[in-house]
Amino acid sequence: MKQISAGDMRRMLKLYFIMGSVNCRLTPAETLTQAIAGGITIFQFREKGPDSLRGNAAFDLARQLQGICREHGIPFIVNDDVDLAIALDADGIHVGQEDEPAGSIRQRLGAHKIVGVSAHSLAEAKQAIADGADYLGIGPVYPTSSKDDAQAVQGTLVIEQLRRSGLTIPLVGIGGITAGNVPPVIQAGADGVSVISAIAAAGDIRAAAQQLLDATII
Ligand code: 3NM
Repeated sequence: MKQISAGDMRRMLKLYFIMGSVNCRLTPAETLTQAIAGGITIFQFREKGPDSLRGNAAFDLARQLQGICREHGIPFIVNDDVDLAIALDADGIHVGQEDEPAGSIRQRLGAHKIVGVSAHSLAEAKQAIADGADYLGIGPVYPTSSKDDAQAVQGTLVIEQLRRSGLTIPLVGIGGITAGNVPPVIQAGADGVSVISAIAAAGDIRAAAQQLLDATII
C-alpha cells in the first residue's frame, strides 16, 4: 500500500483530538464518542503522566478507543509507542524530537501508515520532512497546561516561517487552542488544529468539538 497523499492528510488534520485517561472528565470511551459526534477528524491516544495507565490496562484502553474510531471511520494514531502501534495495527504514530526518525519508524510500521512528528522550529521541521514525516505538529502556539515539558510559547510564528519558506507539508498547530483562538492558526497556514483540553475537559464535549471545527473554516 502507498504512503498517504498530502491532500488526504490535510483533510484528516482539520480537527485533531488527542487524549488519554488523565485528560478526561467522563470516561475516555464516552469522551471519544461525543468528540466524534461533534466532528473530530482524527484521534491520537496519548496515555502520559504520573497517573496514567500502564501495561495491560493501557493496552486495553487503547484497543477500546481504537474500536470506537474504527466504527466511525476516524483514523487512530498512537503517541510515541511504536510497539503499541504495531501490536494494534494502528493507522499511524506521532513522535517527538527525541524519538526515532520518521523514516525508520515507517520501515517498521509499513509504508502506508501515518507518521507525524512534533517540531518547534524551522530547522526541526525541515529535518522531519527530510526524514519522511507525513505531517507536523507545531507548538505550543498558546500557553498549555496539558504538557509538563512544553517548550516556550511561540504564537503562530513558526507556522508562518514554514509557509513563507515554501514548505507545503500538512501541519497542525497545537497548545492552548480553543474555539476562540483558532482563526490566527489557520490564517498562519495550518491545515487544522490539535487539542486536548478544549475537548476532553469541556462541559459539553460534542458542542466544543463542533465549535472548534466551525472555527477552522475561515
Ligand atoms: N504537544 P492542550 S502542546 C501534546 O507543543 C502537546 O508540541 C505540544 O494540550 C507541543 O490542547 C501539547 O490542552 C498539549 O493545550 C496540548
